Amino acid sequence: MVMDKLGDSLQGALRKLIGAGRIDENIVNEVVKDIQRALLTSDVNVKMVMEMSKRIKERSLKEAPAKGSDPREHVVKIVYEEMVAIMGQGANIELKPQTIMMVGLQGSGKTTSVAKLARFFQKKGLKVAVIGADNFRPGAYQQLKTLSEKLNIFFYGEENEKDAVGIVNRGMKEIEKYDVKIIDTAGRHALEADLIAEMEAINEAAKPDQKFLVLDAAIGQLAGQQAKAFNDAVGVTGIIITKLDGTAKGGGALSAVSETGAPIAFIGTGETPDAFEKFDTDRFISRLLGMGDLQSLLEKVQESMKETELDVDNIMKGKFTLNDMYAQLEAMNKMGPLKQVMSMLPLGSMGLGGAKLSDKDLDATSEKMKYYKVIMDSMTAAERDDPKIISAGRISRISMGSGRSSEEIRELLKYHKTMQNAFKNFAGKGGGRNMQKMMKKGGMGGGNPGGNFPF
Ligand SMILES: Nc1nc2c(ncn2[C@@H]2O[C@H](COP(=O)(O)OP(=O)(O)OP(=O)(O)O)[C@@H](O)[C@H]2O)c(=O)[nH]1
Ligand SMILES: [Mg+2]
Repeated sequence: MVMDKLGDSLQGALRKLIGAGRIDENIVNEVVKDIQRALLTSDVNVKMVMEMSKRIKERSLKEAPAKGSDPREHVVKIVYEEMVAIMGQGANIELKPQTIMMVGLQGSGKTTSVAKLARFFQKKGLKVAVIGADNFRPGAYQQLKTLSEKLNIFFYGEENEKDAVGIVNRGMKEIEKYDVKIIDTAGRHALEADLIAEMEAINEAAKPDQKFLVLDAAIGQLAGQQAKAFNDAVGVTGIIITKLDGTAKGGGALSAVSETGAPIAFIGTGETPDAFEKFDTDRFISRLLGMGDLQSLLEKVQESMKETELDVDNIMKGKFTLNDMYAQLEAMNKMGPLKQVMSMLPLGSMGLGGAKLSDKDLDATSEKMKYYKVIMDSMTAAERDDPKIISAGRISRISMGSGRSSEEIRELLKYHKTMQNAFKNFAGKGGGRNMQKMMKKGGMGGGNPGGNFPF
């Protein structure tokens, strides 16, 4: 995917948020810090990042979640909205007859984008023709001619003709009958006087409905200045950001242009004619944040929390029965492999991870769960409540009753002991109060139906 590095970092931050037992200032600060780091790495302007962070923090802690909505979901929504806000709304592209003129600096991707744009409208059923008005760079004529022919797009050009405006005048007459007319123009190293003069002259001759500025995403934040300069010089109706597939600075380019007021119309995501898409901010951001995946993670967490009824007070006093362990394992298994869940949740970093559970200890697969359940069913209620009373003789009896080996029963008891010690350690380290807070119903804004932590 395009900008997957930024996407990965942002998704990591939001996963942390969803895994949090409750939403408080600490977790919001931590997640906002991760988001800041991700955006700055993607070249988003520092001031923009700071302002956005401030808004996310304020809104997360002040705004009450909508009735019945989970506070974690609420914060994810705030992050989403603020991300949409810094990218700005995409341009409105109409599927009707129109003339489009491309402008931009040398090598930004104008000619490639002319072909992509032609293909876009062609696929929507419109008749498209292009005019090659770049008489500046040798080879420009042939480049667009070849691209157009491959796509079955009508091409008008005059090889070796130096007068770009003349080409446009004659070309516009020639392609009069076509629905969508796209004019490719020459680029320059910089926005110089002769480039501005030429753009103005072609503008006058063709009277385009749209003037699309083509910018290379690799310039990052500088996209903002370029957009402003071109907009001031000739008026830009939409921006095409190209080469988003090849840079880590895409966030900078996308966010910087939003400040100029010229909306992003399309993005280029590769060299082929189909590596191009209409820029739709909502869709782009939800894909970047992996909203679908986050939603299913959130649902899993909510579900497991709802179904887990642990006696928190007793556990904190060191009483951790086999029933508690089973409920906890069941909850964890619903969320995926225990190890993975542990690393996702803040608890992992708060001390429980520090209790040195080995991979083997954590390897509570659903396979094991099945026979743990059978073994536990063969125990008495008193044994489940206090496994210490299970002697060697009782192990043999449970083994007979459950059809599982004594070894497997000892393994279950050892697993229980390890978990119990981990909880004791955690409570002893002063984590107890935090944990209790996390486990208590509540969270932000009161009415949180699923605020229990699965432990
Ligand atoms: N990876 C990738 N390459 C692109 C994209 N858009 C354009 N390119 C490449 O960028 C290079 C320059 O593209 P052109 O379309 O020729 O750029 P131009 O603005 O017309 O250049 P001049 O006419 O010289 O001003 C070519 O090698 C294209 O294949 C894109 O979205 N992704
Ligand atoms: Mg070109």
